This record gives sequence, structure tokens and C-alpha cells, in this order.
Amino acid sequence: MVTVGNQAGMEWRVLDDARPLANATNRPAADLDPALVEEYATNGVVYLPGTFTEWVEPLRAGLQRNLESPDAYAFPCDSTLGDEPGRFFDSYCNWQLIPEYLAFVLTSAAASVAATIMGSQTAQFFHEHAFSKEAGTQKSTPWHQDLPYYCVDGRQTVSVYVALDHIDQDTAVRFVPGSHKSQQLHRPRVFSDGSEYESKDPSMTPVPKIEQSEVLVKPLQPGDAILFDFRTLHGAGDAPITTRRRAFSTRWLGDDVRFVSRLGETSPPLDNLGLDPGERMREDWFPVLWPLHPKPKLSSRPAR
Ligand SMILES: O=C(O)CCC(=O)C(=O)O
Repeated sequence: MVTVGNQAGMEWRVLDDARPLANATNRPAADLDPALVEEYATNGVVYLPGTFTEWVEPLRAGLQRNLESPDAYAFPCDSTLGDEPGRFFDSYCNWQLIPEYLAFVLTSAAASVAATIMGSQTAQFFHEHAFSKEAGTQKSTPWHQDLPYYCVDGRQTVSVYVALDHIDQDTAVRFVPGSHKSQQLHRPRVFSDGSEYESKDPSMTPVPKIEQSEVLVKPLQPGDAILFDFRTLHGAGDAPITTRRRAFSTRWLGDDVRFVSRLGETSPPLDNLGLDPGERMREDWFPVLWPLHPKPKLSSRPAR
């Protein structure tokens, strides 16, 4: 039997409550050009070259754990089927299980970058998603929006996608700038064959045909980031991958984001969150990482 989609592996939650760890750690403040924030509001996608260069080695090491032992982690998925060449692997919700991912989430500038670019007071961490296409892979990433896959809704959202290799223009993720402004959600698609999810929400439509002239794509160096809205249409072509192409994306929720109950499956399949539609995502499982929580002042006097 061919399995499609991310399979349930390990329990993704190790921490009963992520807030103490969030409160005990610090994250630097980002200094983003206000022009970039405006560009994000207009296009739903912006590039931040070189912002996470020092994180490339740790994140590669974290992803290597995931690749070598997929079943030891939360939701592994291989999207190359049968005798297709190469390997297109992805996995998500492993930030509590992979120390390098946890360090990035809790101590990198990603939280403040996310809050600033969303124009949000807060940045709440949703999950991470890691991707690897090995040399020889000719698998496209189907055009999609991320929001219809998720159990959340709102307008203040961002993915912080960090390239972990040199990625040339032929194989990089492409975007349709401005597509985040559409009110229309498109049906989630299975990465292995581009088919739509089985259970179809009648309010969602198929992904439209994308013209080349609408597309924004740039080559990336390791450590470059792309910031994009959960509603921005994106995908990658099927040009053969000549050298390994890895990327690490973190997903962030802004002030206006709320839990929704979608018709049919979601990805990640986060069931039993104990939430009603319209509630904020629970902060013990999805910690608010920006702003930094006020730290108790330590007394200069020795403890008695
Ligand atoms: O790297 C890719 O091909 C896919 C990335 C993607 O779809 C995402 O981060 O949402």
C-alpha cells in the first residue's frame, strides 16, 4: 500500500506546558526596515537575505536526525512514490523533540521577525516544517496556500522559511505576490501527486492555473529567509534537483488568529486541542514568544 501524507509517528508534545521554557529563554529583537513591512502587506512575501546564517549548521544537524530516523519523530512523510528518482521528505511538529529546532524556536530572532512583519503585538509559535529534496529528485511542490491545511484562521500569519542549502532559481519555491489578499481559500493538495484532499470543503475551490508572468522566484543562499503569509500561493517546479535542497520553515500566528474547525482533515493533524472555534490557540502548547515575557528581577542580595 502506498501511504500518502504525513504519518503519525511519535507524540509531538513532550512538554505539558511550553511556557516556563519560553519564559526562561531570550530572543533577540529584529530590526526590520519598515519598507519591508509595507512590502509584506502588499505582496504577502518578502526576502531576508543572510538573516539566519549562523543557524544553518544547527538546523542541518537537526534535520539530519529527522531524515535518518523518520519514525522516531512526529509526522514524517516521503512524497516520492514507487520508482520516482530521489527523495522528497518532509516532517513537522518536531520542535520539542529535536534540540536544534527547539533552540531556533526559543532563541533565534524568528519570533521578533514574525511579529514585526505581521504588524502584530504578539508572535505565537504554531509549528515548524522541514523539507529535504535529495539530488536526483524531480518532484514538484504543488501550488498551494498553507492556511486551508491548518486548524487556524486569521490575517496576521507568517512562515519564516530558512534555506539550508544553495537553492537555484529553477528549484526554489515560487510565489504569487498579492495572492494573500484573495478571500478565496483553495483545497489542500497531497504533495506526492498534487491531488486534492479527499474530504472537500465546498467553500474552497481548486488552485487556479498560475501564469509564469505572475510568479516571483529568487535563488537562495544558506541562511537566507523568505517570509510569506499563510494565504500566499506558492509551490516549486519539477526541474531536477542537482544538489541537496533543504529548508526549515517556522509558522507563526499573530494577534487576530483563532482556532477553526475545518471540514475534513487538517495538516498537521492536530486533534484534541480542547478548543472551541473562535478561541485563541492555547498558549501552553503554542507559546507566545514575542514580546519577551517580563523576567522577575533577581535580587542582588544573597539568598538567606
Ligand atoms: O520547499 C518547498 O518546496 C515547499 C515549502 C512550502 O510549501 C512551505 O514552507 O510551506
